[in-house]
Amino acid sequence: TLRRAVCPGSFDPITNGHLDIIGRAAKLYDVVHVAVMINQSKKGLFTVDERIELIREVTADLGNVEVEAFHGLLVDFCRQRDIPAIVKGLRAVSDFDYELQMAQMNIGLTGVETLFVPTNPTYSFLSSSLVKEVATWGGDVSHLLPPAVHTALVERLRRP
Ligand code: COD
Repeated sequence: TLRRAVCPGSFDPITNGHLDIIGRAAKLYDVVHVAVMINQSKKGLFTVDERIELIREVTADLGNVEVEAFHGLLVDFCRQRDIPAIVKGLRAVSDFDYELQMAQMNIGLTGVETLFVPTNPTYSFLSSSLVKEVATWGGDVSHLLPPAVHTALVERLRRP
């Protein structure tokens, strides 16, 4: 049977930090599911479908990554697909409190495990929201995003 894990997030849009974690998970598991979790209270810069397309494009070369949207609890996504592990990147202690809370909630709900991967230090300061803010004011974020994502971001900010 295939060993599966999920990398969940908002991915609005996917950054090199996300991609680093997904790529490392893809070396450890047979199949890595990328779950774009739908949060109706947060209006994104990109639609969920656009985010999925970008993630598919930049993870295609890995060969064992499946991308889909999900509306609901992450533990239900995992249960429905027989996924025993959630893989999360940890950037700094500031991530830790909330990530620990979610991990403990999730294992209590269904027994799904959470594994933390330390961020590549090159990307430890990197978040989708900071990239969007800097790009909005014309700052260069091309080194922080896959080229296709950078192109889509510049295009979106030019014509919102
Ligand atoms: N370096 C390494 N990893 C990174 C970096 C970086 N620079 N940036 C992000 N990551 C990783 C982190 O592991 C992060 O958790 C993940 O990528 C996703 O990041 P974002 O910003 O796209 O997504 P978030 O933080 O908005 O995602 C939160 C979830 C959607 C995962 C969470 O809210 C969730 O599980 N929601 C579903 C509903 C649910 O089950 N709620 C109950 C939870 S107990």
